[in-house]
Order: sequence, then C-alpha cells, then structure tokens
Amino acid sequence: MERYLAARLAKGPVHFTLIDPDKSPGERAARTARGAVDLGSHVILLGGSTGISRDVMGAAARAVKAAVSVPVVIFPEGPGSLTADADAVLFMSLLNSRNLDLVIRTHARAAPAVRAMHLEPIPMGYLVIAPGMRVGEVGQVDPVERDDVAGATGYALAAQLLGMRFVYLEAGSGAPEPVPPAMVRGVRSSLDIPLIVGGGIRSGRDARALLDAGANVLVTGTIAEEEGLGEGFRGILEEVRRARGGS
Ligand code: 1GP
Repeated sequence: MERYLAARLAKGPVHFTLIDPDKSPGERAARTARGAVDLGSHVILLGGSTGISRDVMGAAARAVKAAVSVPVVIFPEGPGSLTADADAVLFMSLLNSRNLDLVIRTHARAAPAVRAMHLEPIPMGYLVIAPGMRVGEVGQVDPVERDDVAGATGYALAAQLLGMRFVYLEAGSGAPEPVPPAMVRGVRSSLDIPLIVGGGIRSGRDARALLDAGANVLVTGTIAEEEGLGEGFRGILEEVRRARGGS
C-alpha cells in the first residue's frame, strides 16, 4: 500500500474514499467502492468512529477487495475492528488526545495482532482540528483551534521527527467546514512527509482550496454516504484529477 501510494503521490495529490461498514455493509460498501474507483478514487478506507465489529469489517473488506483493485485500508477506531482481510491499517497515534490509550497504549496491545495478521501498518500522526465532531469527543481530544497554524505545525513536525510517515489533519466527519486552507498551507510548508486532510469536504470548491494549499491526500466519507456519488463527489474527484494534470 505504501509503495502504491508513493507511486501515485509522485504524480500529484490523491483521493481516499472512506466507507463506514456499519452504515454500508458488505455488498453495499463494494458498490460504493466500485463507483468511487471508477470516478478516480485511489484508496478505499474502511472505518467509522463507533466500534465496528471484526465480522462486519471483515465482510466489508472481502466484498470491497473483490470489487476493486485499489488498496483496502482499515481506518481503525480500535483494535476490535482489525481484520486480515484488508491490505493495510492506518497505524495512527491520535496526537492531541488526552487519553494515552489513543496516543500509544492501544497500539502496544494491538501491535502483535497487526504483525500476526500480516496487515501492512501505515505509520501516521492523526491530529484533530476544531470542531473535531464525534472523533473529537470519543477521542478525548484537545482540538487545535482553527487559527492555530503554529500549534498544528508543531504537532505535525513532531510526528515527522518521531518517524511517522504521514500526517492527517482531521476536522471531524461531517464538519461544517473543512480544515482551513491557511492551516494546510502553513503545515505543508514545514513538513516533508505527505499531508492528508479530511472532514467536511463536500464540493469541488472545498477540494480545490485544500489542493491549492498543498494537501497531498483528500479523504471524503459523508458526501458519498449522504448524497451518493453525485455532483459533490464528482466535483471533488475532478479537482483531484485536474491537480494531477489529468492522470
Ligand atoms: C472523517 O476525514 C474523514 O474521518 C471524512 O470526513 O465524513 O466529513 O467526509 P467526512
């Protein structure tokens, strides 16, 4: 997965489609994934902010893998949703959580299982920006304020210096506005590793502002869940394609 991603990122920004298998189980997840990949999405993420059982995650991963040839990656809310049926897992530390379990302790408990399942871990710093929505609450986060570019940059750079290979700025699923482009621009200018941005991206216009600011990966979930793969989703993918020079 990481090699696949590096090859895609070498040519420009990429798009991840996030599907919640609790809301879109099995074949339904596969249908969304197929449509998203047909429109140019590069990776399918499976996850949600409430406990998804291993069975539900496994069934979705199997169905999606049978339907598309892009990597299928778990966006974990906890170790209970890990399944060997996916290709990789975002092995992510919730950098600004007050709960040490979400910063490192759960990882210590889950690491042997990740190894045993032969799931490729993608080392990532995950940073929640206000408003943070549900992940901000369940993640017991001290959200970075939307105008605190220096604060976000500090966390992102610390993640890089600790050896993490991706940083994810998260406004929270369903956020009324995405992470501010000015924050993306500021963090991007100090960072050498790819910057993932998600939460509240609903239109081509949102996508373009974040891509212009230097986002390397855009993640969208809610738009496809609420509106299907219609105008909003297509507009986002169009902007990603444009930023890649048409490829
Ligand atoms: C959530 O960043 C992702 O973790 C996607 O957010 O559901 O708002 O697209 P949306």
